[in-house]
Amino acid sequence: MSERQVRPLKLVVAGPVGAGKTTFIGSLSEIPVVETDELATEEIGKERTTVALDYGKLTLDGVPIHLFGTPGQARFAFMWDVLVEGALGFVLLVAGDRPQDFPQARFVLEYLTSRHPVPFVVGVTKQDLPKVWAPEDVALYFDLPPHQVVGMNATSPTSATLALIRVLELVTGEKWQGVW
Ligand SMILES: Nc1nc2c(ncn2[C@@H]2O[C@H](COP(=O)(O)OP(=O)(O)OP(=O)(O)O)[C@@H](O)[C@H]2O)c(=O)[nH]1
Ligand SMILES: [Mg+2]
Repeated sequence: MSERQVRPLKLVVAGPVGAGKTTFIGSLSEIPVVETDELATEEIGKERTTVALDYGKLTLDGVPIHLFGTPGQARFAFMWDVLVEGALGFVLLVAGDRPQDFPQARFVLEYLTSRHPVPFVVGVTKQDLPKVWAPEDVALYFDLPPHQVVGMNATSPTSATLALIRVLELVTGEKWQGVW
């Protein structure tokens, strides 16, 4: 590892309902995730949903990383502003098997980048499932360079770490080893 300054990093994990934000943070965090999942009060295709935030923490290459997950529902958008304060970058997750959610993901992306222009990657979750959009195609949809869009399985710590490293490299401009 280089002579990197050990300064804690705050990152945000955003994206539509069911994209895998809470799952992603759970796969990465070294502490039990602080979750605020509650029973959904409207039909969102699943029983529970994040209503305020997720919080997880890990140390990668000796650097403490604080992860803040947002609620997916736009009615909680006020929390997106609260959580993105001071964040050095973010991961926008979108479920690769739910192209119907891509417009909502684009809305979240524009909401965040217009108010808080920091480096980000788009993570395309559920790559372990059949019939899933490939990251290259999602990059075309969002009009982003391919290296800014990464396919992943949010339930897999290894896969989640690779996606995290991608955003850390954009944030710091350095190579990260991660667990290898
Ligand atoms: N197979 C598979 N399942 C996933 C993946 N990512 C998330 N899931 C599942 O998808 C469901 C929704 O994931 P959550 O982590 O709750 O999604 P969320 O983005 O936090 O959703 P909200 O808080 O409601 O906005 C859960 O049942 C996860 O286990 C993935 O990459 N692969
Ligand atoms: Mg959640």
